[in-house]
Amino acid sequence: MALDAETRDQLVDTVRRFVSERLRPLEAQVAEANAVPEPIIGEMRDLGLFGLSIPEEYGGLDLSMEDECLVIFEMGRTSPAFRSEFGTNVGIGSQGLVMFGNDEQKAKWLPGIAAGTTVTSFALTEPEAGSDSAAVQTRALLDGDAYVLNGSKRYITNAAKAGLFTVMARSNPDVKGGGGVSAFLVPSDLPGITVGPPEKKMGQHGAQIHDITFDNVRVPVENRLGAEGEGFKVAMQVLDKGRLHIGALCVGVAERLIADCVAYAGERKQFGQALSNFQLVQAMIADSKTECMAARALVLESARKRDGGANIVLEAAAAKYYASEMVGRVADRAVQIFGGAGYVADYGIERLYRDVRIFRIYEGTSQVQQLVIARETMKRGG
Ligand code: COS
Repeated sequence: MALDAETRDQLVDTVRRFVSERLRPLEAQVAEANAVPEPIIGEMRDLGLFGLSIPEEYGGLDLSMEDECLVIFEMGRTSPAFRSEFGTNVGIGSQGLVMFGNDEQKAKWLPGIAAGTTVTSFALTEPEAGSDSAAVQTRALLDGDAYVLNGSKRYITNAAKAGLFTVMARSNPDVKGGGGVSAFLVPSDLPGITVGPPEKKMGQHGAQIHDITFDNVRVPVENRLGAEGEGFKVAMQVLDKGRLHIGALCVGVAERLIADCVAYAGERKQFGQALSNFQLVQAMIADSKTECMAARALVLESARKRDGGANIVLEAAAAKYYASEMVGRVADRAVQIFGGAGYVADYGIERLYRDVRIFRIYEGTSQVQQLVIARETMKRGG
């Protein structure tokens, strides 16, 4: 649902203030502790951030994709670890249920997801199925009134906090590729589920990823999401939306970095003048700003198309591809403009430089996006 302009502006303004007043002062602490403080997560719940994309009848804000992107631009202006707390509930963890769930499934789970009392995770990736996500090996074999899950999932965001996993597993071992895969709603407290320790990562400290193993986990038949064999398409459509969301996040981080660069270049003096007077520094700021504006326009235009009901497979891939590569270049220039100060921890630039690296990898690598863009362009004839 699209909010009226006034309500939308109020929401964006509230998130902007929350980011600058509550989250930014905690960035270094969150990275150091590798955790977002519980009271802050409580404030996120109160703001409705866990339910941005959940229908109103289940307690969410039911934002249009365009409005969700406007909120996520603001969330990008701080460490991405904060967004990760509610990111799976808004995106890949919940959207399979929103798009493909039946009324009983939605009524059971969506209110907790919208409120943030139930965290969700999206369990697609496996040790042998990363970019080739149709190759999932986790089995879900029908046995009476339940599917029995066996296998493991890799690098699953928020797995240790999750109350509910959306799991893609092979329900028909005779069918290779995506057609043999179904999606399941799997409560995390079912017997036979083990969540591994958090991985040590390059960046986004405070956001956690874990492996999950399923050992003869009995998942009731009524927990299947969509039809048998539809799981790969569920995952792909969830990712289409997720890619727009990540594109918006990349734009937000880039806007933050550009603002930091402008502030620093205005203060820092060399050769008797502020760095901002030097045209070679200005060139870096100009390139970052231009590319960021282009990414913002691409993300918003693609979001509007999705809101209008169009097929946005190409647009989502293009937005995620361009925006994630763009923020990588912006972060690199930020380190260059800050010089030595960009390389030491005190200024936070090196932290964001590490944080943004994963944007080119998760929810589909740049190379997967290129593949999708090329295929779709050829399918559309140009
Ligand atoms: N929406 C709906 N259906 C889709 C779809 C989409 N976005 N993308 C693919 N499909 C359908 C296809 O239409 C095809 O259906 P039919 O069999 O009925 O023709 C089926 O799914 C298989 O599609 P395709 O042949 O394109 O599958 P591939 O195995 O070639 O995989 C890529 C395509 C590589 C694009 C896909 O595996 C992918 O996106 N990988 C990256 C996964 C990812 O992002 N992982 C991150 C994990 S979450 S952090």
